[in-house]
Amino acid sequence: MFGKILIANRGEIALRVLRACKEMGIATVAVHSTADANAMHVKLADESVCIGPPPAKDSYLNIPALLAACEITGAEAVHPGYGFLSENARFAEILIDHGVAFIGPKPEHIRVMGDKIEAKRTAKKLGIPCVPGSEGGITSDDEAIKVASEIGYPVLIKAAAGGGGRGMKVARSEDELSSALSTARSEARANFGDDAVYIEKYLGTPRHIEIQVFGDGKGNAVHLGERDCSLQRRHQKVLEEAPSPTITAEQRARIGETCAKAMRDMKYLGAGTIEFLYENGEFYFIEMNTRIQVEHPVTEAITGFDLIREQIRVAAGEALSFTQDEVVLNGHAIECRVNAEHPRTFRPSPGKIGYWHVPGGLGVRIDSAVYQGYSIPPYYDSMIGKLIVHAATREECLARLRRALNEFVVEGIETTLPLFRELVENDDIKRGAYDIHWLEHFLAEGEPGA
Ligand code: MV4
Repeated sequence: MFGKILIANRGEIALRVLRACKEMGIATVAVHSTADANAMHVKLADESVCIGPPPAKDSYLNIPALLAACEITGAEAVHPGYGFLSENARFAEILIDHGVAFIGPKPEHIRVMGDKIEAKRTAKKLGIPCVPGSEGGITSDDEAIKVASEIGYPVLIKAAAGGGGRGMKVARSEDELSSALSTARSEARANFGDDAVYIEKYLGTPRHIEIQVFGDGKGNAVHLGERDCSLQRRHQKVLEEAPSPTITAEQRARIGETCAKAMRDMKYLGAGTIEFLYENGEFYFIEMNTRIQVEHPVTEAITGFDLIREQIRVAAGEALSFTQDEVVLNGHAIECRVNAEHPRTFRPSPGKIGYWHVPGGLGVRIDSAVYQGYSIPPYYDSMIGKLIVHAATREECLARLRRALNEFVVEGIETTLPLFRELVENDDIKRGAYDIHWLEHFLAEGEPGA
């Protein structure tokens, strides 16, 4: 096992990794920008290294500075958290070349899944059901017309280098196809420096359901059920739950086993999330994330496993600490992402937290790195914490969430807590009757002119 791990991240995920390391008897190194000198992850780590000025490109994305920090401190491994360098295959390779382990998948798997055309080709070959569409990239209008007429309109044009919703264009008929294609292509070139695009059937009202997988890199892999992440705004997840209110145990076992088998076949290493759109009882692969995700705690709640600990174990060459038979889903969990933002406009609200009181009690978990008197810097993501509740049933979970939200007090900044207090009272949410567009519609209803 590693003796010392460097955590190449900040905020709640840096604390989450620190906590797992401490429980495993592993020494920790925090890195931070000059804006984060007072951050909690710096206070709680055994050692810390300043890696640059506030902009992420000069600090948390600064590979030479991170390598130097490994060298200076003698860290044997790096945990990248999520975001930042977590899905940068080059970073993983450079670390490995310098004798430092990367706590994440093999670089070739990060690279394959980073190219959405390659990811889909790989998923399909491994037997994962995909959205109907082009086999690979689209190189001409004629090819686009042919594919679109085969799968039927509307179609969606996506950037190979995109993902997370960036650079998508809908074409509702053949008239719209050529201009959608050229717009998608030029936006892809401008945003990602890669104009490769592909076509899919556009699904109108799906849910976003993702399967958590884990592999040991030697051909053993398991799935840990799904998370329903349909409640999103502008491609940002807002509330996630596990299990999904909509799928059956048989569907879960089937799609889960398909994913686990695919991961065994590719000898996948570490944590992964296979994202699907789910519509009319069918799963359609869209992307795979090769990192630990923000919403992993809902899976931890219903499985009882420490997913960060498992990431560290398999990165060190150890076996997963459980088998598929030992994965038993228990109860229901919901996570709310609490952002320092106006609850309706989502305008960021950085600044000093005057008062901070978090809920507690049975089945309530807070993952946060802020504290009373802390000043939220304006440079990074606005998520200031996650509230995760767990209970025996979905109904009890919602009751517990309502109770916890009412205990939560944050003063001095705006937060998205009032939105969650509304959501837990909403009948569609109570029934679990929502798709990927539900939240945007809900937010638009209260707007003037809506
Ligand atoms: C789609 C889709 C409909 N049909 N693909 C957006 C983010 C990226 N991960 C994939 N996305 C979508 N892909 C097909 N073929 C609709 C979306 C989509 C979406 C997906 C998940 C969660 C929220 C979303 C909001 C708008 C669009």
